[in-house]
Amino acid sequence: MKHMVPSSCLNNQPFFEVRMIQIMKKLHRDLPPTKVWTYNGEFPGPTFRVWKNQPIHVLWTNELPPKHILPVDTTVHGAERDKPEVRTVVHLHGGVTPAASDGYPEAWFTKGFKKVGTHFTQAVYTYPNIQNATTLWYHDHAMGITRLNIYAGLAGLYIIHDEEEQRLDLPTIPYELPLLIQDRSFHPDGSLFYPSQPDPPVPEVNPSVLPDFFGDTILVNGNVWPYVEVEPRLYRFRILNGSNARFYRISLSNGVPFVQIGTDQGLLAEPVSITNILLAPAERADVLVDFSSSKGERITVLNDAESPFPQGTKPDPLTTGMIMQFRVKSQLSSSKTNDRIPTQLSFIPKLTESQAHLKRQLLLNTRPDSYGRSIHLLDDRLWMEPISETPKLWGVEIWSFVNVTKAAHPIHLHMVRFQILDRQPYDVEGFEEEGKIVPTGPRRSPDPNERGWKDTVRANPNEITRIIVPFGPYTGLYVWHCHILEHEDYEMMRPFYVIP
Ligand SMILES: [Cu+2]
Repeated sequence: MKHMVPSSCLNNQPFFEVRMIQIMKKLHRDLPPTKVWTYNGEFPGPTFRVWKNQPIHVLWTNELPPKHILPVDTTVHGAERDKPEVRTVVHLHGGVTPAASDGYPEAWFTKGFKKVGTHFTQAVYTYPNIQNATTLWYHDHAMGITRLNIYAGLAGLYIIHDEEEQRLDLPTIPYELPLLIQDRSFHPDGSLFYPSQPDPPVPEVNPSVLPDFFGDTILVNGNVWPYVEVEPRLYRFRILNGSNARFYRISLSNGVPFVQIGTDQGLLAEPVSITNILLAPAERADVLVDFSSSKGERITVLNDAESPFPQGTKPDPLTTGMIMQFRVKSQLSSSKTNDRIPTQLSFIPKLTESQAHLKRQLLLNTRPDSYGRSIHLLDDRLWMEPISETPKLWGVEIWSFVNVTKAAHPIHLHMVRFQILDRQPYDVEGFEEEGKIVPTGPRRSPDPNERGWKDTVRANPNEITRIIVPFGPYTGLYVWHCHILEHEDYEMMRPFYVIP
């Protein structure tokens, strides 16, 4: 993938100009070229590489055609007929960003900024980068059409480096590779397929939003089922699930483990060796893989996560059960390799329940709309209802997500980082009959590879998932939402306001 190059300076800091444009790109040898939406003509967008505490500025411009390339449901809030069909706004996922640069869903803009959303304030965004080394990603966040804009191609990586990470002497380019995993479906002519109707269909609304969508083809870094030639040595992979709704449980066909060194918001305290990694949409895993004893092998990266997760069907081993392939060469290109896996990575101060100033219990639930479709909700509230989450600046809060739906939801909060406290089963039937939430088992600690700073958490069905969140460093208006994009677009998103 290409890197983003600054076009000039602003306040003596790098200034980037990024144009959203439509291109045709061949995504596989056997597939005709596909019309995709891109940042600066790249699918996925070029990768930013920045340093901690070195701010950058970005002018994002929309130069897309006036008609969407995917089916827009105008019954979805924010995407009504009176709105321009092609609207964009960019959010840096996991970025500690001032509210005015965060890409509020109603801060959208059209080509040439001719029309803008109610919360639009500025065209140039500032990213202060006051956060630890990690892999973030930037993507579209326009109200009511985020699922379509990202599916069309509007996503890219944003990597932050810092001195703590440098001191670990981890593999660097070309032995450090991002792996952005996405699922898509295609028409025979190569164009992107996104359904205009759910199953069963809703004939009164056409096109109609779906409860979720799973493509039948897996892309990594914009290529369909690619292979990468690697040397028999240690590699670092920054894995991002950039799919709309698909979860991945990733493993290597030769059984070699991943050594996970980082999660959404940076390094773990110590490495965690695991043979499979579960990633919900928007989650990241920073991993090391040692190919030194796999000379000449062809290793397939496998996926066996159900869709919808976890109650759905297993992927087809011949299609979505495969992600990509590593072809390990028999020789090293140089005898000097830094193949050492550090034993200690970072210090993570553990937040405990006693530090919390406030606790909120928040339901993850659904409700039928007037056409019988499922509306996914956060605490039974629609996007348009008054703001109910107003944490104080530097207040520490525990948010308990009580998932009363059948599926897992990856819950993401903008601007902040948090830690997962625990997960606990509760009596689902009791809740359905009496509306009371009664735990039925002990609180379970997060998985070893979740014991770092996170910005997205899997909230499983039939469980209470608790996170502890210090709200800062900025005040203002942000959002929290489910990162299954079909849920996010159809009401599973709410504003929150950090008050001074
Ligand atoms: Cu969801």
